[in-house]
Amino acid sequence: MIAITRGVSRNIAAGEVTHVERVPLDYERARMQHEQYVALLRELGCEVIEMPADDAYPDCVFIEDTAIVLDDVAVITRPGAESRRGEVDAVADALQRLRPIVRIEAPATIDGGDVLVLGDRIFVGLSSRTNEEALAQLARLTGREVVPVRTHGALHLKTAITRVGERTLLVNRAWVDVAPFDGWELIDAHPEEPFGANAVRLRDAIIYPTAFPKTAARLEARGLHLKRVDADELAKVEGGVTCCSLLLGVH
Ligand code: CIR
Repeated sequence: MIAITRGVSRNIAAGEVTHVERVPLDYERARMQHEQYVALLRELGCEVIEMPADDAYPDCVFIEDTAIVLDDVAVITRPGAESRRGEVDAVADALQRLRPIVRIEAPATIDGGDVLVLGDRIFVGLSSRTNEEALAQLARLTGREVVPVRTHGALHLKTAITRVGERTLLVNRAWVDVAPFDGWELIDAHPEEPFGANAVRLRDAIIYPTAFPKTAARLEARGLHLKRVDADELAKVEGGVTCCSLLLGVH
């Protein structure tokens, strides 16, 4: 298992915000939380490749959005937010040592946060960042079945639904149409914790934010093993735990 991460930009406070109010953000605190996240990836058995931040890109820590990495290919995205388009080149340089590289081209836009790979199928959220043209390109570039999913009110598909078990997904149904996930067992995030549906599954552990104790209790009641991280500073610019890494060899 390899995880690629990217440092926190000194300008992270200027990161994009879409569905949350802009609030003051403490760079040092964000950096410390990110460090703890990276340490946890290592503790869980990942070899971590840490890319440096590029201060020209406030959102660069959210590296998940720049690529979709499968076992046989890495697809470099064309992020939906114009301010983030330039993040991809450095990531492509790092990935080309690990996978053959292909690229999403204009007019398509897609953020990796909208992409949930479940076995041979790729579920893609049609959000404000990701368009239909990207789905067509992704299917052509990967040879996989690409399933469109309607989201509403969430920044990305994975803000609203992520995998937490072999056949289990964690979901906030207010933000995503669950019909495409027929056959999967669903655990609902607690209604008081709408941002609680974003989790990282690594082998038999789940990286999960400390900010959502009621949803955490639901997951633990189902026998899931949680590893908690403080991620509230990164969440101020709409980052969740999946956003902060590209994972290779875990699907
Ligand atoms: C953005 O709006 O693009 C960043 N401020 C947050 C990106 C979070 N990424 C993700 O959920 N995959």
